[in-house]
Amino acid sequence: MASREPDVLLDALVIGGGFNGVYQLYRLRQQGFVVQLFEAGSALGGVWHHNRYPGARVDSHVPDYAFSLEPLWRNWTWSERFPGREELQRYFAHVDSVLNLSSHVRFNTRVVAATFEPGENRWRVESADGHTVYTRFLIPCLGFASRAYTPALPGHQAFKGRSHHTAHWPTEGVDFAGQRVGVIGTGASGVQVVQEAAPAAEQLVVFQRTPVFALAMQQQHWDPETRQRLKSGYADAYRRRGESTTSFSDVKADPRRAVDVPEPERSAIFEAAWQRGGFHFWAGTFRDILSSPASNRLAYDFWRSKVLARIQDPGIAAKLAPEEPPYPFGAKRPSLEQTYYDVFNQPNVQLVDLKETPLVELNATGVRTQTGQYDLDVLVLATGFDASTGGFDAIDFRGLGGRTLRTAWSTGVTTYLGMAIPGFPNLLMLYGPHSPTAFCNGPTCAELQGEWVVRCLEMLRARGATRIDASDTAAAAWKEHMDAEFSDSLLHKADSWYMAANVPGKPRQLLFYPNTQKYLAQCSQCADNGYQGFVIR
Ligand code: N01
Repeated sequence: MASREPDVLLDALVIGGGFNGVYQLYRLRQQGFVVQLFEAGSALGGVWHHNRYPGARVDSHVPDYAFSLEPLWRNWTWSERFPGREELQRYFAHVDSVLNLSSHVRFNTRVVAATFEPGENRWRVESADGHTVYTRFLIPCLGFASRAYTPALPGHQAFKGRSHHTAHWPTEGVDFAGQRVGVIGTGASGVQVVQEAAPAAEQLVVFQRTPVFALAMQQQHWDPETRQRLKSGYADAYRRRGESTTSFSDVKADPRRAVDVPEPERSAIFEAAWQRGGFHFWAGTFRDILSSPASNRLAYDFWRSKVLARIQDPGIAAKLAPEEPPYPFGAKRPSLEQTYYDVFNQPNVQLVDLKETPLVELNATGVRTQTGQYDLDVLVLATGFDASTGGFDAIDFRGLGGRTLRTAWSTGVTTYLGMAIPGFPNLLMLYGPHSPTAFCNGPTCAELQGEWVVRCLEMLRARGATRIDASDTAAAAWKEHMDAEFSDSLLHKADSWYMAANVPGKPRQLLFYPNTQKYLAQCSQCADNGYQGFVIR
């Protein structure tokens, strides 16, 4: 039933119960603000609550992928270096219980509209169930993957089998055993589903448009003794994490250019990063991997040699790891894998190169490409997300003069510091566009960027201010700064979700700020200079 709380004015309403939202709720409440969190799902966890496809597992290692708060890790141990979704859900339940968060969370509450009321300097926020709340400050913590992207596939409706996007997986699950399974998409989600489907399915057809450059996860399973022992290093790891340019405590690149480092030292550095696993080979080899084409090519060739050694069929190997890289190494997010390249040696697994034989249509029995028909029982759409801005588009944000955010961002994102938006006062977003987000380990950003917002609200309270506006000039300067700072980045050379280039029609732009420490320095400088670029009243 519709409900309204006209007399209650929250200090802050947080939207979204992932790492960022949880941290805001905890810290703002701790600082004495009246704060509530609206979460569309029935539990905290963000993507770990919503993404339930088989094999869902984090690509960032623990303890980095967790909060640094000692009361949270004191009585918690991780069973694996890269935990799966169930363990992460249990972690969020633990966080909820230790910090006593649920009492300030309204679950199953999908925010659909938020309108700024300039007369009152407050936001009116409405949810899908007709609930309305008023808040002085609005803090969207929508994550970058809250809106799935499903491409328009001709004939999709005609398909008589089961078809599921990885982000809308049925709660009861899907049994792949004995099924003919097709997977469209080979990003992180596709890689993980393929690893699960290959051993179970009667047949698995992987439809690849662009090869992923997947890295060795180097998973570790820890016995109870090891789990406890590892905790002795946590406090130090969290301290280093906070100062790290990569946002990970132990991922650090050699300051030299890869091309300047003689063999065999260079290969030894690549090999060491490979053996350490995870993102070490992406961000922890040489500092110029994502800016120098020559150094980038060296990393690619090393990666390729590792992959070729795993695949028996040279034709399949050429598609998964082509001689010429189709895009610079690391310019698309390199997923982590455990058995991905091995499964293509199985007789029940087939790779279809959609560049060579484009998809023509889906029909009643399966997928037809230009050269063949693939009959399927289950089609998995691992086609990704309308990253970052998609979550904002899903809510009807209206700022000054009734201007919608969809209009304001129709030709590209405009923000100041990736947290504020000119024309949308009292709105401070976290882990959104124009901030490090996709290049920052989620919990690291939740704490470091999150503290900036906490400090800002404390400053406003101390001044008795009720409104903060980012100026147009400051937002234009922020865009210029990002363009200038990262103009030579190889990120521009891939059609990735980092570049907003995975969704047809989305304005191409670098969506995220690829340097966490440089970003934080800019934010601190703004605050230290009296919140330069903001108008406060
Ligand atoms: O999505 P993606 P994702 N026809 O965008 C293909 C995080 N995440 O869900 O490259 C055919 O990476 C598309 O092909 P192409 C993580 O940050 C983390 O896998 O555009 N194919 C691509 O192969 C990750 O980076 C974890 O040519 C089509 C795939 O679909 C981010 O989320 C787990 C197509 C989409 O890949 C997104 O990952 C899961 C079409 N019309 C997700 N349209 C972990 O922590 C798209 N594709 C491990």
